[in-house]
Amino acid sequence: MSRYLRAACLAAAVSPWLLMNSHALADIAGKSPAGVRYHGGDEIILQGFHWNVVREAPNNWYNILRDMAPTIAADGFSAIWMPVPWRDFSSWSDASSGTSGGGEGYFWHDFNKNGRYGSDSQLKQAAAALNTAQVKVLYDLVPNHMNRGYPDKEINLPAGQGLWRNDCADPGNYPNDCDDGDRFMGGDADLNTGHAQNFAMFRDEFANLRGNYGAGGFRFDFVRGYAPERVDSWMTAAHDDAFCVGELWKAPGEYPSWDWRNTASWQQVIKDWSDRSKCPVFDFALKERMQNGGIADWRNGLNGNPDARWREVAVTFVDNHDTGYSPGQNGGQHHWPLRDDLIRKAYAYTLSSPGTPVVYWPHMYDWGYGDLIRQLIQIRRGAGVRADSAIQFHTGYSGLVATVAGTSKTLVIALDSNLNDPSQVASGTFSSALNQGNGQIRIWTSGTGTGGGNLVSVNFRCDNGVTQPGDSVYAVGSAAQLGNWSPAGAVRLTDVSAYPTWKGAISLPAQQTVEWKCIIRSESDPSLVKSWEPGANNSVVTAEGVSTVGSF
Ligand code: 7SA
Ligand code: CA
Ligand code: CA
Repeated sequence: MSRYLRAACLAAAVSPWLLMNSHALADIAGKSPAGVRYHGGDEIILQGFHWNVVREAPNNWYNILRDMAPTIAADGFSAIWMPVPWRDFSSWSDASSGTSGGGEGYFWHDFNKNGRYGSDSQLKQAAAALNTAQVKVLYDLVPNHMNRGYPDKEINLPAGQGLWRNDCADPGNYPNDCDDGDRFMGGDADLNTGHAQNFAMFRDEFANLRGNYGAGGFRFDFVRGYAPERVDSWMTAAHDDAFCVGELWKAPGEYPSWDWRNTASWQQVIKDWSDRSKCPVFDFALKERMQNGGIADWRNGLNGNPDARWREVAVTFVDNHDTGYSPGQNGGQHHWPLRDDLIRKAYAYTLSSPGTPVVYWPHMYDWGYGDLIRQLIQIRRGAGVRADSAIQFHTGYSGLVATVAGTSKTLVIALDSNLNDPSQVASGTFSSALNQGNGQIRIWTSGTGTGGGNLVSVNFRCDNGVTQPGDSVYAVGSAAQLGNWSPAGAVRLTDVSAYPTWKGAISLPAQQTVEWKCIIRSESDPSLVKSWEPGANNSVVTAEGVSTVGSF
């Protein structure tokens, strides 16, 4: 069992999201009112890799993702950003910066899927397991450049036919038939995405990823290297109703002085890209504020814009495989890492505010932020916060204070703030949903709803849970969060550090008398119960931190 699967077993309670998921909570589809492919604006994305996985788990990463699929779903993710599926056998080292790498997919040489993450068939298995768990598979695509010099590749693009950048004149703008964006590094590996043959080659591969590899959408890499309209054309042709997101990482000051973007804001630059590609876009405006501003300045991310048409196309993130650290060899790339002490606050903000949030794999499964992130996802789901949700900032207090109007509840967020009474900024009866970092991270929720108005964390324990591989011990019971006695909606207890004792913290509405039992159930077949706890039901009155025990 991979270290991640083991770690997932030790992680805190499985979120009720799985229950809602297993109750087929609607996955809303469709484009935004402006026609942007945000798949209903209810997505929560896990970045399903970090920079070093090809070195830490060589050729085994797809297997790990396949085995982790139920956990990823239970943790509340509706989609996973997969690594580049095309094989990349490059290797490089830069003595000046002491960095090295290669094989991560960004210098691919053809569309063959047998790369450093695993084999073609393992990729199909992982995609199938994730789709079965209702986690959309979003492939990372790199249409700007490729490893032109690699010897025996399954793509042959002869020189001199306008297929490569160097054969083009200086970049025109769409629809000129020439590469219409920046070059990658020296540019001798850039493809002319404006050339009909290249356009068709990628269109067909994207359709192949949809048809044969379960793609539910795409992440477009280095979009500064080709026209946004090209992305819209590809999506229209290959997967029009899917989710897409573009990585436009280019500071306004990097644009030529004659380019309007040179004096524009980060928000304006990435919003322009989204308008033209009809894809959501990584919120580098928020990232820049998190890096360089104070916490109150986080309101100036694209996801905090007063206009819903701007908020809803933001894809927020705290760090990724470029900006952040990665477990293993020389710590990854860390080009723009967020200060450690801000990571919890940053997730508290992105997971409770508009936009489509992305969680970085090591934060979830390596570095111990998983419990907080699971709770934050429960709060987001429970309140019905969406990409376009309204957000209002309140400047009369220290730190960052905002109210977010979810479809079923209102949230009040207070980070590093002296606000301690939500009724000062919003009407309604509020209860505390989260209070961490000695008051530096506060979230209150108002109203009721199946998502659990005032959630409290209850510690469940089942003794003598002797199980066979493929089975786990679950808690099933009278609350909606425990499946209303349906085993398919039961919550897996994930702390097996004292096996055959199984433990897990489960968030439940406060002040309720809940009846429940331990069951041994198949992980893959939610209706297959191997045994029920004998005797009378266990019973608990829910309150923060209470414990309740059952035994086989
Ligand atoms: O500095 C950070 C920020 O500080 C802030 O204070 C600044 C920000 O502006 C500032 O306000 O951000 C700057 O720095 C960023 C990081 O470099 C820049 C950003 O534009 C800039 O503002 O972001 C750029 O770089 C990222 C890594 C890219 C962004 O799209 C891009 O805008 N991210 C994506 C793109 C790629 C490439 O596909 C991936 O790169 C990322 O993982 C992906 O997320 O003959 C072969 C050959 C020649 O063609 C080349 O000329 C030659 O140089 C080989 C050589 N190329 C090698 C590279 O030198 C080597 O570095 C290549 C084959 O391998 C490596 O390239 C890696 C790359 O290092 C790695 O990050 C690439 C391929 O393996 O994979 C990754
Ligand atoms: Ca959706
Ligand atoms: Ca280019």
